[in-house]
Amino acid sequence: MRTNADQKSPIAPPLGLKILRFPQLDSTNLHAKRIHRDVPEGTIISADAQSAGKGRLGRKWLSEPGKNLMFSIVLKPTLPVERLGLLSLVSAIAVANAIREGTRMEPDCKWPNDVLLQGRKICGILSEAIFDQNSVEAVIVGIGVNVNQTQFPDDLQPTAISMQLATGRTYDTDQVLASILQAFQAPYNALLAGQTAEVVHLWKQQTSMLGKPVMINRSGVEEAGIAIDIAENGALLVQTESGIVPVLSADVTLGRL
Ligand code: BT5
Repeated sequence: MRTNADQKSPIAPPLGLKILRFPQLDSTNLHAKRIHRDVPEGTIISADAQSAGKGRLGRKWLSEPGKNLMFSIVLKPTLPVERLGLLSLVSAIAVANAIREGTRMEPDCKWPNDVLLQGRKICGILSEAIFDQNSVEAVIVGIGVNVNQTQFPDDLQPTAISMQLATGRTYDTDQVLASILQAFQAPYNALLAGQTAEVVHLWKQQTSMLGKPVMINRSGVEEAGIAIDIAENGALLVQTESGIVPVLSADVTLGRL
C-alpha cells in the first residue's frame, strides 16, 4: 500500500510556504487534522498557546504560552506505510540540527521521538497518520520545542530543558522554526526518494543511545536489553535475553538494566 498518488514527484515542495499562526489552539495537531484537506503539503499550523497539547499515548505536552514553538506540519507523502515511522526520525534530525545551530551544543536524539539536550528533553514529536480507507491521506507531524521557557512545572523541572536554559540567551521562535523547516527538507526528500538508509544514518549520527542499556515498555510489558541499531524502517533493534527484538512502537527508558 502506498500513500497518495503514485505519480507524485519524490521531491517535496518547500515546507512552510503557508504558515497559519494562532494565538491559541486546543492542539496544533488537532487543528491540522481538521483542516488538512484544505491546505497544501508543507503547511505549518503554529500556536502561541495550546489548551490541550498532546503527547503520545494520551499524555500531555505542557508549554508556557508565548515562549516556545508548538507547530504541526501537514505532510502528504507518497510513501509505503511501513516507512511512515521514519518521519519521526526525519523530524528529530531537523530539530537536532536547528538546536545545534542555535546553541552550538550537541543535542541527542532519543528513539523514537525525542530530542534531548544535556540529558533533558528539549523537544517532543507526535506523528499522526490520517487514513482514508486503506491509504494514508496525510501525516501530521507535531513538534514542540522548548525555546525560551525557564520555569517548568515541578514534575518536569528535573527532566526538561530549553534553549534559553542551556545557553542563557533568548531566541526568536520564528528563526528557530525557519531553521527546523530548512533542516527538514533534505532528510524528507531522502525519505521520499527511498533513501531510508541515509535517513537512518543521519539520525544515528546524532544519538548516543546505541550500545547502551534500555528498558522497553510495550503496552505495559517491560523488557530490558541493549539498544544496538536502527533498522531501515526506523525500528529500534534491542538485544534482549530472547534475541534481537525489532521495536516499532514503545516507550524507552535509557540506562537501566
Ligand atoms: C511527546 O510525547 O513528546 C510529543 C509531544 C508533541 C508536542 C507537540 S506541540 C505541537 C503539536 N501539537 C500537539 O498537541 N502536540 C504536538 P511523549 O513522548 O508522550 O512525551 C510526553 C511527556 O513529556 C509528558 O508526559 C511529560 O512527562 C513530558 N513533557 C510534557 N511537556 C514537556 C515539555 N514542555 N518539555 C519537556 N517534557 C515535557
